[in-house]
Amino acid sequence: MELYGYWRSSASYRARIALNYKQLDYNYIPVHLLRDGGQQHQQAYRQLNPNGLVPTLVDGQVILHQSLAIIEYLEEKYPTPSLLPGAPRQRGAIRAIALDLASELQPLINLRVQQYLKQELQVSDAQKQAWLDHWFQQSFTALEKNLEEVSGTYCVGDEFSLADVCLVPQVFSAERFGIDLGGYPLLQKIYKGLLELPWVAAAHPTQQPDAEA
Ligand SMILES: N[C@@H](CCC(=O)N[C@@H](CS)C(=O)NCC(=O)O)C(=O)O
Repeated sequence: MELYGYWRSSASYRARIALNYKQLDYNYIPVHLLRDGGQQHQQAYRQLNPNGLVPTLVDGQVILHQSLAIIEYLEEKYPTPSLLPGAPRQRGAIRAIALDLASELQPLINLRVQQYLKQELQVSDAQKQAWLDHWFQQSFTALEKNLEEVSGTYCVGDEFSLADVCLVPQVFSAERFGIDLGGYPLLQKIYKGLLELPWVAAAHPTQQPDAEA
């Protein structure tokens, strides 16, 4: 399998954690989102992923974009260990957190959105930071409340799941963008624990071959 990704892309980070958790071998192919005007926009890559976003997974004849679709594909092909453990109620809670982070929050802070704000709408750096603060705080405030209800050692109960796969990269992004995490003690506690897991640690952006200082 080949995973096209970028070291500090949150969606690529999700796919790496899932691949590692399931102990699947893969070749990591870096796509530099800032170099050459963004390698994700180049023709060769767009043939794999017409959206011009990372990650893309290639598994033989199968070419997949969207990290959650990639992870569900892996889950169906390699069900053990499961990223959707437990009863329907638990799996529902897992999917809800995954979607809150991957489908509601991340698109608002994506590179192309930040570039549009800056280059087309000419917002100042302070306004761009206010945008990031606003969406992170809104999402994490709701998430902290949700975690009070459903978390245990991990986001949902005491089993590692897709919710954790989505949490780690989003908190990493928040730290990178200087978001104040002081109001989210539970989120921080779960995040710190997750970083210690070997399959999460190996997926960390700084551990990737395309990592930059
Ligand atoms: N929903 C997509 C999001 C993919 C995505 O937004 N990827 C970002 C990096 S995290 C990207 O490639 N951005 C490039 C750009 O904005 O030009 C997924 O989960 O795969």
